[in-house]
Amino acid sequence: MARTGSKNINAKLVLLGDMGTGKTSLVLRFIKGQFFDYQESTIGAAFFTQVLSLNEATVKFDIWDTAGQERYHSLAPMYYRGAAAAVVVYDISSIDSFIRAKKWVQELQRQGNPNLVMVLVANKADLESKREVENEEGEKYAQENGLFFIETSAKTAQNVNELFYEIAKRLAKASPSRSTGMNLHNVTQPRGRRLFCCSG
Ligand SMILES: Nc1nc2c(ncn2[C@@H]2O[C@H](COP(=O)(O)OP(=O)(O)OP(=O)(O)O)[C@@H](O)[C@H]2O)c(=O)[nH]1
Ligand SMILES: [Mg+2]
Repeated sequence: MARTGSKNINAKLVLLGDMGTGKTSLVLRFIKGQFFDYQESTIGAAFFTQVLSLNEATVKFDIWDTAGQERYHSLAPMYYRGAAAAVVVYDISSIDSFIRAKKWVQELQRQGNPNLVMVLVANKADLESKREVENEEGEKYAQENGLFFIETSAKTAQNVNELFYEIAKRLAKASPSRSTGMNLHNVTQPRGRRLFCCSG
């Protein structure tokens, strides 16, 4: 039951990033507490929902986990359009994935939603021995671009809940007080675990 003064927020969240960086793994760790060494590559996009209760608000996330493979790039705007939060993921053991992450940040900035809560996630923090991107590099880039930065591991669960709680907190802070049923979606999206096409 909603407490006096608490808010109900419905927020669209999109995950973007190179293939294999661990977007699906982060979502499955967060929602189901599971991790798979051989996670299948996402086709098109996958949809999940999860509710997080904070003291100040209840946040229902509608999560679009996009496919990182380049051939799906053109679908991405459909998923980030109207999003309240965007999570851009790279893999600390791949400098290429960090370069790709910066491209995603630029694309999101060009789309120009000034209220978008944007997070840069350095995933696979457990692969310290294979690290190609220093923590400071990610942190510096995030700071320069006004992003929240966090290092995670979907494998060990390091910082995964923290990532989503931090987003929820920021959304709660940004949304007007005493609103109930506040909807942070701007666009109605079709439902379904996988979307292959998007015409019409
Ligand atoms: N060591 C380690 N492996 C991880 C971690 N997160 C994901 N992986 C592995 O990395 C591979 C890719 O993970 P996915 O979650 O499928 O990556 P994705 O970003 O969803 O990839 P696409 O769907 O192709 O865009 C899988 O084999 C995972 O087991 C992590 O934090 N640490
Ligand atoms: Mg995936």
